[in-house]
Amino acid sequence: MNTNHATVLLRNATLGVGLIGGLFLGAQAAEAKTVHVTFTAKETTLQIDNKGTEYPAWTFDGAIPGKVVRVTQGDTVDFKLINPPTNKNSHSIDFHAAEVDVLDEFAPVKPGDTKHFKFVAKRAGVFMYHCGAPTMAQHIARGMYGIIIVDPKGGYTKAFPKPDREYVLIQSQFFPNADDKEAMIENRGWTGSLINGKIFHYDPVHDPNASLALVSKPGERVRIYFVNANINMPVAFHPIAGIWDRVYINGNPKNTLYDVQTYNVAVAEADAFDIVSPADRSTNNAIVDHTMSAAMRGAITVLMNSPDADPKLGKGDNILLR
Ligand SMILES: [Cu+2]
Repeated sequence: MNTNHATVLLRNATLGVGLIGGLFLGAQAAEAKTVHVTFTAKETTLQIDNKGTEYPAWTFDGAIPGKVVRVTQGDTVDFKLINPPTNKNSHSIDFHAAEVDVLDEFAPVKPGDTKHFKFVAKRAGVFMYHCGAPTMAQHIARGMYGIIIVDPKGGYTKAFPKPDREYVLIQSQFFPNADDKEAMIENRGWTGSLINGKIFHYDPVHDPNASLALVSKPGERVRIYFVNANINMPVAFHPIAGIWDRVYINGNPKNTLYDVQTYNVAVAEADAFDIVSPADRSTNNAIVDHTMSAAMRGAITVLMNSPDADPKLGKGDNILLR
């Protein structure tokens, strides 16, 4: 029996149960669902470091990065982009998890207009999304990007163990002159590395104003969903005082590497990284872009592994710390 036949039989069986008594809702949970997602483009002012330096950002929903979109492989994303009439620029959406028409679904949306389309998230993994309106480098550099996680329809397995905690980290280059598109394209004058929208966001070691860090308990498996939203620079992703237990290229368990010190993440690539700290002691890791020009500009994130780790962090809606 091939997979399609099995799927049809499973659907019929589920339908039959539903018709008979509306029981066994659990059996229907594996069915693909439709997830409604709405983004509103907001041209606004945001703080790009822990001491409150303001920057004229362009955003999805008023934050860098935009919100985490999470679906299961096979789900339909019913998406709406609102560009309010108060904005000065056209904006767009480019979901790397979508296989559609760049000239249709991803076309620029003028201020006052709305774009609505659907796509099926057919492939498991982690994917970047971003605004692709011209000049794209500027729209990304000013903050219009985020992550969509497409969990495998097969769920967790031995090859893809359930993590104890999950965190999203999205790195991007900060260009202080928000209007200098040429500098962004030619990689001139960038002064900061933003991690989830802020320089040294989770690094109280290098920045006394930093109040957040990633946490776990000793021995826990921590899965990091990492997006390289830089304009021009790859990222040498490395956990200081640790080793990546597994790297899932593009976040897909079909593409797993083991025991990796540093993994090179291309521009616009997203991957998932597992780290498991020693179980018998408290430790700290510094998760860095080992490219020194980026690390010293802000691309360092502290992961504290201790028994008193906040049980709420790295779980549910707390995977992208703001
Ligand atoms: Cu835009």
